[in-house]
Amino acid sequence: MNSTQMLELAHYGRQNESQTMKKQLYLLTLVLACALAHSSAANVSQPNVIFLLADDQRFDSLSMTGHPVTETPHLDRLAGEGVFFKNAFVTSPICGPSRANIFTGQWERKNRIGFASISKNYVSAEAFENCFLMQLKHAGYSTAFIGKHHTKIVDRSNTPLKQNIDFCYYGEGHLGFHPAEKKKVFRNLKNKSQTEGIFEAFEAYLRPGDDHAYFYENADASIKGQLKQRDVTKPFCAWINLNLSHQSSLGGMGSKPGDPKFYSTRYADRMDDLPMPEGYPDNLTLPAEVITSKQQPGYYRFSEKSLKQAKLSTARAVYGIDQFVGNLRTMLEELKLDENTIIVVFSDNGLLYGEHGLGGKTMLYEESVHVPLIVYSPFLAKDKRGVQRAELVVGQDIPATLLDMCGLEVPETYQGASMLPLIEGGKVAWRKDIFLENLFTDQGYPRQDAVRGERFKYIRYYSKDNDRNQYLPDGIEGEEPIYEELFDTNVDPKEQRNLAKNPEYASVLSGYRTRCKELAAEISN
Ligand SMILES: [Ca+2]
Repeated sequence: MNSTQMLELAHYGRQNESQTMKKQLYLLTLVLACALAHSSAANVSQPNVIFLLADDQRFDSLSMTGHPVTETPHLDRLAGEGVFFKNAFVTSPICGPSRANIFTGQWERKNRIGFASISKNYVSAEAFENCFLMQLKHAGYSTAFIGKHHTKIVDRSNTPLKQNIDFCYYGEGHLGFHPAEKKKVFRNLKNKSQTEGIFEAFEAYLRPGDDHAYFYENADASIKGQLKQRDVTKPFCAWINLNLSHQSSLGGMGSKPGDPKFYSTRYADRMDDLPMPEGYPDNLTLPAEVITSKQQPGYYRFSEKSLKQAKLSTARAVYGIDQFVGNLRTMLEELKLDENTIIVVFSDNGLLYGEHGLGGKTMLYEESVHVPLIVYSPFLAKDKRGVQRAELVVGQDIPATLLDMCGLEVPETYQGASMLPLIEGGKVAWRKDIFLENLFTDQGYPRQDAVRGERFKYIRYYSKDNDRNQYLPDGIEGEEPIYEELFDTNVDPKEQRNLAKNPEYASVLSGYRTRCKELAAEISN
């Protein structure tokens, strides 16, 4: 083992001594800051946590990441006052598996949860007990889980989630733009549009007093027992899951009189400014044995007109998410919670909008795996704010980071690492590449795995001949990929020039083949 590997091992494993000392100092600062800011609320000495998870929201969906139409002043401000990770990835780019990876802190190859309808595998009792919500609950937190839920917890009814989380208000699968029309549990909401309804539910949990008594009184009988308002003597942790900007929630957008007007009017005059992929629709870059345009689900086979419309609706949805963040920060200020509440914003995956001749996610191209990640902490020194970090980080790092920021131990079952040293601006040994995978075999997409390095990306594709609707986390014994790609993401960020057959890159390719096998084995154990 060389020194770099040893450093990485130290980083991936338990914290070393200097990190522990730094953590103790951080905690001392944090406790002092809380005591000063909230001397009247003596019991609240730990930071509150809000984890906002968007759905299918791409990296380039924000103003700050270059979207030419969508305005995101509140998200941009949050990033400007916090830390923005510009190389954040999801390693299983599809809703259920990506969320399962956050619940477990593990890669899919390890937790084997997959897309539950195909794999039939659920988050285990141990993994749920170790998830950040439960770890914080055991540390005395009030906990909330709100919005979309897309992976099963222990059993078909998610029993431990309902029994343990103080405010458990969710719908399984897709919620639609108007959730009350799809799920009876949302019928107590006054706001019929999804993002605003989820905000209303969070406010009912967070804001003390009787203003939201109707919410609890009118709650569906099946969930009345799982809705406890925040105990103001405790710190809180809320995991808020939006089902936007997912395509399944765009239908009916802005069609009800109560929907905010921007959902039906904003950017209507900007259609020509919405970016279209180069060469679309004749821009498929993969051979037919890997995938064809026709093999994708119909709703991701965009015509030029439907693609523009989807992009317009997405821009409005992201604007709505931005409004959510603005309203959230105003509410925290009103409740005097702004100076001790950490806010993390992430997306469960991106989406292909016609790039590579494809739509949807599950592909391991950047549009699908690269997502925005904002970590805002009021405890961070002013000179550490507004920083953009370039390290390769993943969704599995978020639970470890949240626990570390709250001064709790990171469970040994986690494979992700705490990003706190990066957030604090330290120079730490960090991973140089990440393992990506798609094991979802429904909807015509191929199994793939990949290594994303700091410069190159290697993707290998497997045959669909024998895998339809089977869950094969180990692959078929002796299986070789049927196609490979190698991209230099520095000069070819849109992954258009496959270097796998270019003899000049033979040694790079060979190195990545080996590394992909190494990482697959390492992550499985
Ligand atoms: Ca998703």
